[in-house]
Amino acid sequence: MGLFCSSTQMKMIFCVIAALFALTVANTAGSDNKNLLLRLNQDLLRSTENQESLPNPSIHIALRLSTQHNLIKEGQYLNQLKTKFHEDIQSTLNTGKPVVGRLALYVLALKASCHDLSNVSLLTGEKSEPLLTHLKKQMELEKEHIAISDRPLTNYYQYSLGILALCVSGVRVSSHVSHKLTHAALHSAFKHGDSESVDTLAIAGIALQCLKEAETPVKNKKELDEALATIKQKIVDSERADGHLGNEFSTGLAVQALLALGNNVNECSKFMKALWTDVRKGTYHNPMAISQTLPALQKRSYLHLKNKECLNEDDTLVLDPVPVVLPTLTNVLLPVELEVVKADGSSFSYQINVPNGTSLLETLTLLQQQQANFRFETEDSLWGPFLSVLNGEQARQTDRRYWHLASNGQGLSQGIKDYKVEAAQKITIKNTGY
Ligand code: B12
Ligand SMILES: *[C@@H]1O[C@H](CO)[C@@H](O)[C@H](O)[C@H]1NC(C)=O
Ligand SMILES: *[C@@H]1O[C@H](CO)[C@@H](O)[C@H](O)[C@H]1NC(C)=O
Repeated sequence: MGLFCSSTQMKMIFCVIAALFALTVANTAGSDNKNLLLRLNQDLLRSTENQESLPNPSIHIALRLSTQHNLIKEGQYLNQLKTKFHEDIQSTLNTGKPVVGRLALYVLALKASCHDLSNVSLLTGEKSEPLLTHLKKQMELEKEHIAISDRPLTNYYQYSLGILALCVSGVRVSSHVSHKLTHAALHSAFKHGDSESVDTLAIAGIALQCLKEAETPVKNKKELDEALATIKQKIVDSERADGHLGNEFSTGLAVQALLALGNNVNECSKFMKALWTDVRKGTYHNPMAISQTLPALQKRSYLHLKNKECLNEDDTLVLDPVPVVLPTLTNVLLPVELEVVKADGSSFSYQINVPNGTSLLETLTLLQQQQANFRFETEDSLWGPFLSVLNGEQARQTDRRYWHLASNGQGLSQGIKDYKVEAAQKITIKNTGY
């Protein structure tokens, strides 16, 4: 009896110790994540102070979906969007280029600040029309293009953003427009390079879920439900061995979609752990990447914009002065072989040595200075510089071509400015059709 008793006591003591230990570990993990989240939120807010690039509506959306705010800075950024970004969309519309993705993100950014959309108009030619009218028209053009050539003018990612923005603003989406998206989802039409685009599945999922919950229900409910089920399954199936859904840069959007589709996302799930590991490693430094991940880390999705009320908001987010990081001077020079493969299959090879940590953009710039027969050009995008012209040859999106980037045969998961050379390697840049 005594033995039994003491053994129970022992067990109890052990249990208490174990529980205390577990609590401490959980607590440190919790406060650790809290600090990581704060830093990421601050990084995103700091990026709005960069006056060189066009204000980015995706950044504003993420700041507004966050739990912590800096209301003055957010207000200033909104004003920049309403002037600079507004004008940029207007001039793109005037050149007749498709802009549905940017238009949609702009609408979502205004919604994120509870801005009245009815009085925001865009001036094209001599005519001024409401923003949402423009978005509806652009979606019609996209839909016509799908009907004729089986693909949108832009891509299904932007087409989905368009539906989401209309839906979140309470505008009825025509069943023809939504049918084109459910059809594409059911026929695996979301591609990024050679593989299925998890990012696109995610935005399409959030957009279709918004339609499902809308006041005026869609005509073909059965097809909508099927598409949603397919999308969810594909997102779940995209899980890699390391827990990412797709890759590092699609996991945030994929988590947003799972949340929007009503899934209970557990902080201990493999993909949430993968996200936190990325945050800790500093994977998300590109503001666009932060903007797509930050909502997911706080269990929010773009669907939250629908019922957003901007009342009694927190105003505690402040920027600490950034610690001065001295550039680590390395003398290690790394040999890089650069191969350019043009559309006709002809290829050109170049050799260059660059210090460890040099970005691909800097590498190309150095090469251009050293070799008269190497030339390149870039175009700005929300993700940063997009490589558009090499040695006079343009890989144009209008021709459904782009310069594909690879290192030792492996496609890069980042663009030229973010990718850093940290080992000797062969970079291949190939004019590729999609
Ligand atoms: C569609 C798409 C493409 C299409 C765009 C053309 C088209 N009409 O469909 C194509 C096939 C050309 C493409 C190419 C690449 N892409 Co891409 N793309 C996307 C996708 C799914 C949607 C982009 C979009 O339309 N955004 C909406 C509009 C409103 O924003 P935007 O800035 O105006 O859009 C333009 C730019 O985003 C640009 N673009 C597309 N991809 C990339 C990648 C980089 C690094 C840059 C700077 C620009 C850029 O094309 C868009 C249309 O004009 C995103 C997914 C995502 N999460 O954002 C991935 C995504 C942006 N792409 C990615 C990558 C890695 C690439 C490539 C570097 C792949 C490679 N190994 O070559 C190349 C770019 C190479 C280069 N020349 O600089 C990553 C970027 C991650 C990162 N941290 O940088 C993303 C996030 C996908 C992912 N999860 O991995 N892409
Ligand atoms: C639109 O209305 C909001 C208030 O809802 C106001 O703050 C803003 O200045 C108006 N914008 C324009 C372009 O008239
Ligand atoms: C380059 O630097 C990175 C990070 O600083 C390091 O991990 C890597 O080993 C270095 N590469 C070489 C070849 O020295």
